[in-house]
Amino acid sequence: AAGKVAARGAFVLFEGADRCGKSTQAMRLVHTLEARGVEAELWRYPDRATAMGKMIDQYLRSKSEMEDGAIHLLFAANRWEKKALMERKLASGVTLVCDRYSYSGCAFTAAKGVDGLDLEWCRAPEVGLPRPDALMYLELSLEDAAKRGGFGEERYETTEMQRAVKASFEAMREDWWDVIDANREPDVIQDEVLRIALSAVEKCRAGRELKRLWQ
Ligand code: 2DT
Ligand code: MG
Repeated sequence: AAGKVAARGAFVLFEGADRCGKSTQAMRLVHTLEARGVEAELWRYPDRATAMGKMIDQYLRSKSEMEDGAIHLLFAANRWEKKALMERKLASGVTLVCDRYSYSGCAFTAAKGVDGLDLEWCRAPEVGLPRPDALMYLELSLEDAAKRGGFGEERYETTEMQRAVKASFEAMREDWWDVIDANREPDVIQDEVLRIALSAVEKCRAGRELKRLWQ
């Protein structure tokens, strides 16, 4: 009816170190939600399609070099440039299933161990961005990660870096995160993921307000 405000969609985020199964679970979740009549879209950061995203892509593929502080701010800016669209989508009732976000941003930069670029510094440019309604942290043991085949060619895809990233995520972990044991079969994980996502969708439909980082 005229004047009726649509129930908002949920912002559902997957985080974790490389090869934990985030992308697979995010993709499957979008399909499952859609099959159940929940309008959903798959988002991922970095969004390599924008002008800033192209610079990030060059950096990740070692086609360019950048100061650690500068690339961190670029990753954050890549979220800010999509903030308005993200808010519009959520407000119009679309559930956004996102593969990585500010938490990866902070975990990866802090993992570099650069003097001055600690977690507190890393968080600053992310403050004010939409906060996810659910954050599923896929936790994979380093042993199981090693069994999942070789790393790719991109920057950060080394055992040493992944170990440090895992430690940063542990240091950032908050009570409201859903920590998911990723050392299991994808189908089993999928069931748990769906339960958590549907609960977030339900809460948002019921009027849960969108928070901001790092409220
Ligand atoms: P993918 O392999 O998922 O495409 O990620 N990263 C990501 C950062 O360093 N900062 C960020 O803000 C984000 C979102 C994680 C590419 C790599 O980029 C890292 C892995
Ligand atoms: Mg990768």
